[in-house]
Amino acid sequence: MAKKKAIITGITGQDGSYLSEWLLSKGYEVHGIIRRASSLNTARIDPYFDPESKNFLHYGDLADGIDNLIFEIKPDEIYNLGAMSHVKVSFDVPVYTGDVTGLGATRILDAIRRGIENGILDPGVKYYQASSSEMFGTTEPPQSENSPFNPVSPYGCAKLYAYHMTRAYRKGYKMFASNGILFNHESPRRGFNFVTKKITKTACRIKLGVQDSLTLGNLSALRDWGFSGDYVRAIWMILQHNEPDDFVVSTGEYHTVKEFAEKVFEYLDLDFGKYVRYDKSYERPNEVPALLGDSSKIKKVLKWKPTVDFNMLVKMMVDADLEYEKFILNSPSQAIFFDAKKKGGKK
Ligand code: NAP
Ligand code: G4F
Repeated sequence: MAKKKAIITGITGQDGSYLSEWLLSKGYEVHGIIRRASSLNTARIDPYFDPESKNFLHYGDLADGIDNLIFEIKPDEIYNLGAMSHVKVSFDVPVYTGDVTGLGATRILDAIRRGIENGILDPGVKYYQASSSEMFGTTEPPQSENSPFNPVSPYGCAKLYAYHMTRAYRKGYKMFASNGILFNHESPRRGFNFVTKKITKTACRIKLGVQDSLTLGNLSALRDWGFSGDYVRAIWMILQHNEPDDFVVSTGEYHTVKEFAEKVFEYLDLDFGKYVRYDKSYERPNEVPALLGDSSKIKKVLKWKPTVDFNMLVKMMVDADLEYEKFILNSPSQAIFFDAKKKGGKK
């Protein structure tokens, strides 16, 4: 039987790397869209795409559209994970966020529509949209598929537009187009400027004596944090379902940013109060106070459930960061780079 083909946008990101790993383990031919960058941006996927398989990575950008790649590859499944994904940054680049995170989805959906109509693509091609709990914004928790959306950030608004376009194309053109409404999910591969990773990495550096404090913004925000590895399994299951649909993916447990940080410092045997500082510059113009997902539907319909709880997630991230930071300290060539960074001041 021919291998199933998948295209992943955002393959260089946290979820893109876990999803690549998962799909390759299932025997898929995985194609990824990468952006040209002045420094290499493929570190998360290098273990899965060695130089021999470089022909499966293609330059592209959601602002430009990836129509030609879709028509050439003729995928069975398209996972649209690419996005300007940082909520606070979206207030700095609202138009760009709308273009990439919002319109980027429409560019793909419409390429699929044209591809099917012109006989280039199989009508059964499946599309996954990486929708976000940020779309709920100020809606009271818990939030489910039936809760109202009240986004308060340019990112949340762009994601909500993409969510509705996915549903509109599903209804209007009978396309297999599904939304996963994922609540926050983290891992050792999480980008540094998200709060969990910033806390675990900085706390490890404090433990090793190479940094003296951790500066954060709003400590009282509540988030439902899961593990990216569990969530990409849900993403794949959503596209294997016998019909297109929308599903909330979450753990059903929430904690404040402060609780996450306290847990990390406690695990490292450090005094939280001694090292953590507040800086208003990390606050957003609008805050999303509380996200707590009700994922009863995906548990019932697809039999998905998370395997990693809050304590396991904290431990997994701290263990990985401690190992990495020790490696940097003990590796002579990296140490030169590390010293230069230290002299360069704070991050
Ligand atoms: P991430 O680590 O920030 O990865 C984002 C990916 O999008 C990166 O590969 C990035 O490429 C790519 N990208 C950015 N701008 C692009 C553009 N103009 N054209 C093409 N690709 C572009 O995000 P993630 O945590 O893996 O999340 C995956 C998706 O799920 C995103 O759409 C995110 O908004 C959504 N989501 C995430 C969460 C979460 O908690 N993680 C929750 C709900 C929804 P570079 O590597 O070159 O920057
Ligand atoms: O880690 P965060 O930046 O995640 P946020 O804003 O919830 O967004 C993430 O989850 C969304 C799902 O709901 C995704 F769609 C999105 O792509 C992204 O993955 O911030 C979490 C909380 C916020 O309330 C923020 O105000 O932490 C608070 N916070 C406090 N100090 C901070 C900091 N956030 C960051 N990034 N950095 C801080 O220093």
